[in-house]
Amino acid sequence: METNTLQLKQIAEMIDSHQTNGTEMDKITINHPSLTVDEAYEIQTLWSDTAENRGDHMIGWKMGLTSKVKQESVGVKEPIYGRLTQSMEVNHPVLLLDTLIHPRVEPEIAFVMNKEVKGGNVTPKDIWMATEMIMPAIEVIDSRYRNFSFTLEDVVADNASSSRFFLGDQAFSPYHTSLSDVEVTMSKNGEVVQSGLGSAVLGHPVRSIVELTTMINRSGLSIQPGMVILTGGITEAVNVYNGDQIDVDFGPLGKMNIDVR
Ligand code: 0L1
Ligand code: MG
Repeated sequence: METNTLQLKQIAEMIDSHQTNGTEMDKITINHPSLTVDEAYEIQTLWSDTAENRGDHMIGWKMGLTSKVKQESVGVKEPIYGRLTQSMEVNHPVLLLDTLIHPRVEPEIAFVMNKEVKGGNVTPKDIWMATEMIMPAIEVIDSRYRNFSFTLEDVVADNASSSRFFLGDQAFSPYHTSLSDVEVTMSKNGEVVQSGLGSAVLGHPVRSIVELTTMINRSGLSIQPGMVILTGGITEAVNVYNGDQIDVDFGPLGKMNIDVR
């Protein structure tokens, strides 16, 4: 049975309250087993209206499930997208755990756009023409579902597990380096825990933005100038706990570190 608009809005508000308070919830699909992916994206849109109404403006997009390993773990063949809002961006290198549930961190490449990108047939060239700069980034994902366990519909409704993100201090020209060849190493408390190449992100991070543009175009949406795009995890995400220190070496794109408290 189809879930009606009022129900979708109620679900969006319920998810919003779990995101804001940092509390776990049951999977949406337990009570709504026939929820479709399109309805889940509709919940995400309604959630975004709720955030906007309290002044938490949308500043970008994120792509998730961009690596084969992650897609296999959820049993899908397509990436997903989520929305980034002002309150998710952390401007000092400290991750506070007080309103988080079971956060995980992953290194990503962020693009910052300077033109609108729109349509169902964009190419990497269109993306480069609209890119102001690229930046190293660390995304914090924090599924609101118990044990980080969900179906595709659940995770889309929960804004692709979006929680916080950090951008590096140094921005780079999009032509500075080949992003598919960037080698990234993530250490936790001084020990290397993950490493990977930019090519883990759909072959090349620019492909992630091509895919994002195509996916949001189906809902009549586009990437706006000034928006930040997190292109997807270069390595597996790592659990973090109070007292942890995370250091990420992005090779030619410099280093980032965060303290977890
Ligand atoms: O950013 C991501 O790739 C996460 C997407 C959602 C799946 C997860 O929470 O692991
Ligand atoms: Mg991510």
